[in-house]
Amino acid sequence: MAGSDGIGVGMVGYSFMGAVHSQAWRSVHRFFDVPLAPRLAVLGGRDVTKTQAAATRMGWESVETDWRALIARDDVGIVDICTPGDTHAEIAIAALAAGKHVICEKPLANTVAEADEMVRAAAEAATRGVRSMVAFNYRRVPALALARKMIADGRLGTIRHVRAVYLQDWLSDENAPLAWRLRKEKAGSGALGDIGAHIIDATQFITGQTITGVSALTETFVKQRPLPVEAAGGLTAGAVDSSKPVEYGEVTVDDAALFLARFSGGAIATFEATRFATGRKNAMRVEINGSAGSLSFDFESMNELWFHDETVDAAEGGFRRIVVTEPTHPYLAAWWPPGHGLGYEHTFTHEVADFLTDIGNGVDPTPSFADGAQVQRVLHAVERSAAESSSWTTIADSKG
Ligand code: SOE
Repeated sequence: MAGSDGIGVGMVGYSFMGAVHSQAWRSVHRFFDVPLAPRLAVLGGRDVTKTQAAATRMGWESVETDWRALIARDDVGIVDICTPGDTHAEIAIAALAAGKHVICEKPLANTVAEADEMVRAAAEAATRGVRSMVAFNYRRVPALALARKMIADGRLGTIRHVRAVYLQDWLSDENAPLAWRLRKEKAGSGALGDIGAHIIDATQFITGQTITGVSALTETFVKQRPLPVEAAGGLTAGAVDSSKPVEYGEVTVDDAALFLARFSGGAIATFEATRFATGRKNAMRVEINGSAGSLSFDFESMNELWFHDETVDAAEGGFRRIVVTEPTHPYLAAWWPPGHGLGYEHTFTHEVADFLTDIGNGVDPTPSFADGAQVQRVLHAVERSAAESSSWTTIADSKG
């Protein structure tokens, strides 16, 4: 279904994100009428045996163990960065300088300074027709794209409340090993940057507003964890060698982050991101209340959007379920008949479909690196607010 032109993709990293991105690159042109058909040209990873095994499993034509060599290849037109945050800036800036379009996993970087450098590199590259995008895939959940449209169409009136949580539980076991996502120098922050970044981006995307200020609280419940023998990705923390005495390392990021926020259009908001919500696996939930109605979404039922229309007679009010599987819903015309829902991986297919379309049409994709840097500023503000206890009032001091 794609146009006759192809483009080679070089992807760095092959863990959980690498696997879902691979699936997207493999299938996108078979479902979407994209102007460029991607070729899975080269997979990058440090360990040649593991990288080759991943390449064979996921359909990549070749491997490189040095990301600089991957970028330098003539058959690579797009560089896809699926590594931990500590390498995003260096790889992205080098790839953009080499004239390669870049899609980079979230959060964009580990610091605001790095994110700003990436924004500068992207702006300069755009003058040469080189495109970039940060991979906030939840924007491409059809129900959330529909929510944005309904809000833009005025169906909710004035937005007053934004309520967002992202709940996982893969670290609630205090003996779970010290995965890379628990080390500040690798990941930047903990639940905050890993999953809090998603709800920050998604709520700003849905409402069309930006966060203007925060008041935050973060916690690290388990301060030391067993060192893993082998790193692991995704929602597993890796393995511990039980034949030896257990060695422990410091957890240097937050386990949970909670914050209040104000949005540019006047809405007030609450956010919560945690990996300790036992029983919650990937509960990314958003509720928006406006003067004319409300919307509610839970990723664990991602094909549904709940809508309350405040403008109808109260006798017929209340939340009703919109099953977001109609061909008229965002992205759905490319997929299955109504009622035959989509899954997590489809959000990545939508993401690369939009990216390839924008490259082909010569327009700058969204979310841009500038959008990613704005989220980075919110993350930084949350960390700063949590570190400054000035606005914290202990009950013992609350007299009079
Ligand atoms: C781990 O918490 C993780 O894989 C995140 O890094 C992803 O962005 C999220 O989609 C699922 O959970």
